[in-house]
Amino acid sequence: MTERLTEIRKTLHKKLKKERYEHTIGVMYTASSLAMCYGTDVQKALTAGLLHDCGKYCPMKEQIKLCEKHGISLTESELDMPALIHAKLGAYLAEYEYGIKDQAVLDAVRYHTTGRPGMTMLEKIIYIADYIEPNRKEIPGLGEIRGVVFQDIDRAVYLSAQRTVQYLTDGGKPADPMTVSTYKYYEK
Ligand code: DGI
Ligand code: FE
Ligand code: FE
Repeated sequence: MTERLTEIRKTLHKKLKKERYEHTIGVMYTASSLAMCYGTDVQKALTAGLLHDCGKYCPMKEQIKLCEKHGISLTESELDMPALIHAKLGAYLAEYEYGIKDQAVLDAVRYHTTGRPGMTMLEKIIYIADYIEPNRKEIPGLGEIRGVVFQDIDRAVYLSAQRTVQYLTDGGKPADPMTVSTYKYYEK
C-alpha cells in the first residue's frame, strides 16, 4: 500500500463511524483480491475500495447541502432516495479532497451503489466487493454470490442487482432508474 493510501486510511479512520470504517477496510481488501483474480490493477482497487463510502462521513441532510455547495447536480430520484447521494458526493471528495486524479477510480466510487450498464472491471469489482465484504451482515443469497464471484463476476453483479431490486420492492421503496438498468443489462 502506498504512503498516500495509508494517509487516506488514517483520515477515514477519524471521519467514519467505527462500523463504516470496518466495512471500508473489508471492501478495500475484497476489491484487491478480486483485482488479483481478474488481472486488473490492485492499487486502483485498493484506492477505490478505501474511498467508496467517503461521502458517508456526515448525515444525509448535510450530504445534500455539500452537493449544493459544490455544484454537484442531483437527479430527482437521488433527492427522493438520499441513500444514493454519498456515491456522487464521494466521487467529488475523492477528487478534490483526497487528490485522486484517476477517472477510472472516481467512476468506480460514483457508480458503486447503483452500478451502471457496461461497467468496467474496476467498477464491477467495487460494486460487488461492497456487497460481499466479510463484515456484511448475512443477507439472503449472499452465500451464492460469494460462491460465484471469483468464477463469474458478471453473474455475481446480476445476482446482486437482482437482490437489491427485490429488497427495495419488498420494502415498498422505488429502485433508482440506474439500478434497474444495471439489473436489466446484467440479466443478459
Ligand atoms: O453504502 P453502503 O451501505 O455500503 O452500500 P450502498 O452504497 O450499496 O448503499 C446501500 C443503500 O442504498 C441501501 O440502504 C439501499 C440503498 N439503495 C441502493 N440502490 C438503491 C437504493 N435505494 C433506493 N431507493 N433505490 C436504489 O436503487
Ligand atoms: Fe455506499
Ligand atoms: Fe459500502
